[in-house]
Amino acid sequence: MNFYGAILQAKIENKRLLAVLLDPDKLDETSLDKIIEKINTSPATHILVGGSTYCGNSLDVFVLNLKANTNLPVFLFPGNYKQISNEADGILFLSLMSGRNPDYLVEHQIKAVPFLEKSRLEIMPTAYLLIESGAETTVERVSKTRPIARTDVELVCQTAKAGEYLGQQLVYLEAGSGAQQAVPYEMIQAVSQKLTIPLIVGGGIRSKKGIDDAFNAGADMVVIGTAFENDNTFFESC
Ligand code: 1GP
Repeated sequence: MNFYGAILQAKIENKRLLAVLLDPDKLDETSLDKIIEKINTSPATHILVGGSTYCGNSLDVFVLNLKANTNLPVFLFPGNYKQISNEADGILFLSLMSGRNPDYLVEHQIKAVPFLEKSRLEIMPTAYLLIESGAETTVERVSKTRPIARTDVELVCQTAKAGEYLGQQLVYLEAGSGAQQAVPYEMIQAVSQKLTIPLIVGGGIRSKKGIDDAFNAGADMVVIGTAFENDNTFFESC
């Protein structure tokens, strides 16, 4: 089965998928072995690799190291078209549909094609929606787009559904890495009820309760970045 097929199957079986986001920019390479070991013994089902600002040239080495030490699927979660490594299993091919900056709606995607054509990566088109979370986040600053208001559940639902109609395979509701406030429960609930495709939720989730809330609201996959970055024992309480 392909990786997206496995995500769909998990949705059908009501299995909760938990992804750890690793930003190569924020990780100390010398502690990577320990970090991978912690992930392998955690409830995590996937590893995402990427970040809004990463532009190093050692992504291949980073992903190879991960792949050598874990059996979990590794998906790229790129902040720009340069964050592509053929060593990963797949890529969330993001289009920032909450914003109106053509660079992040389609330009980076066009620039990525020469790299993707040469790769064996499984490409998963993903409608990426940035939701207001209390203060400006890095993704907001880098993408030069405004997030959708926390109260505008209708617009988020419509945008997510437009993504589905456009053929996106996943919808990702993003509060932003290290966000003050996670995506509201009611918003996750409303969007998940609209969609037939899987829903990913991330940004600002810092506790087991936060993870459970997102799942209970209807998220199919929850993403944890900062909480694990700050405390490698985070998943021991999950
Ligand atoms: C960011 O959704 C991810 O793109 C994870 O966010 O770092 O706040 O967990 P956090």
